[in-house]
Amino acid sequence: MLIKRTRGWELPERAATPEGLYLERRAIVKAMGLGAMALAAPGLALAQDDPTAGKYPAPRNAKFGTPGPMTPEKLATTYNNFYEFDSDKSIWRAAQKMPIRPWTIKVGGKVEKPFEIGFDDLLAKMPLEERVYRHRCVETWSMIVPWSGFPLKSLVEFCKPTGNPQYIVMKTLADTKSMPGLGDVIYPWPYTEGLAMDEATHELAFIATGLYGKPIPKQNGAPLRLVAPWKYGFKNVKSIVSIEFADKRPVGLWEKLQASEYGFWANVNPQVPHPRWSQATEKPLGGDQRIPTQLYNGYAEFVAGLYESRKSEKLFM
Ligand SMILES: Nc1nc2c(c(=O)[nH]1)N[C@H]1C(S)=C(S)[C@@H](COP(=O)(O)O)O[C@H]1N2
Ligand SMILES: [Mo]
Repeated sequence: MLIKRTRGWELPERAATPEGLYLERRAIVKAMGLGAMALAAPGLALAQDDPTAGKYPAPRNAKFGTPGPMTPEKLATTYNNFYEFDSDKSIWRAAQKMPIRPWTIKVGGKVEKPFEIGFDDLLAKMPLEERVYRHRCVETWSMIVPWSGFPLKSLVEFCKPTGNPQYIVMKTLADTKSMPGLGDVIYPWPYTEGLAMDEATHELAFIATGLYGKPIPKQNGAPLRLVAPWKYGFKNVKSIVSIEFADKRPVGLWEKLQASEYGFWANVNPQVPHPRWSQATEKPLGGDQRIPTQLYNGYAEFVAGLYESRKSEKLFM
């Protein structure tokens, strides 16, 4: 049967939530307690069962600014890319089947001593904060959302890498019971992504464990996912179960599938088109208009220096 499906960005949702409104609503929701929080957005019905729920909202770190009007929470949590569930955007309901407790993260490769740690134990050791970041998908939709979590640098230090590894490699859970998309064997599961170590320890690189002042919803990559806002969204590996330190550059899922379209660096650049479409503009979720895309997704002042010595590399694809 042929069904006309409405995409998230076609929804007649009005432009973005002004920040004031979001903050006000957040204060009200907090005052009302967890029961109200569960009603605040779809996919969050289980928030009160989350043992870390009391840690949110975390204090805001405004160092990286408030880059523009916030995307409505409902859109950011119902329009998702998470191919382990399906290749369409409406996986939020299916993702609720993913078990996120217990959740163990394996740390290995070039570290003093390989180890495993439970997510709740890890979170208790990390400095939680909130950051409002832009997100730019290579497909040209974008959003601005408040992540909570901790600097990836804190996690790197906790892992105690040794012997000067060049890369960090992170992998997503691959649970065939709850993730029907894994049956599509075209994709080289598990979802894998990596960063160079100087990128991983850069102050902008973030591990998100929360979103909109609550534990991060499963569809957005619970219980922890990478956020590297100056890169295309596909670098931001979700639901991480494995962290390794290596000398060999990792080949991510998309690069393995189509190296000519998805490279390792994948930094946002409006002047470098994807082989099949322009990257000059983007469509904010919930908006009606396209807006210009910015070099490094607006974070050039922070990250351009990382690439000064790498000009000979394919930095933007
Ligand atoms: N494991 C996993 N991580 C993933 C993806 C995915 O399909 N699987 N999609 C990526 C892409 S293309 C984008 S744009 C972002 C989307 O994150 P969001 O759904 O929280 O907006 O997740 C990234 N991380
Ligand atoms: Mo994406």
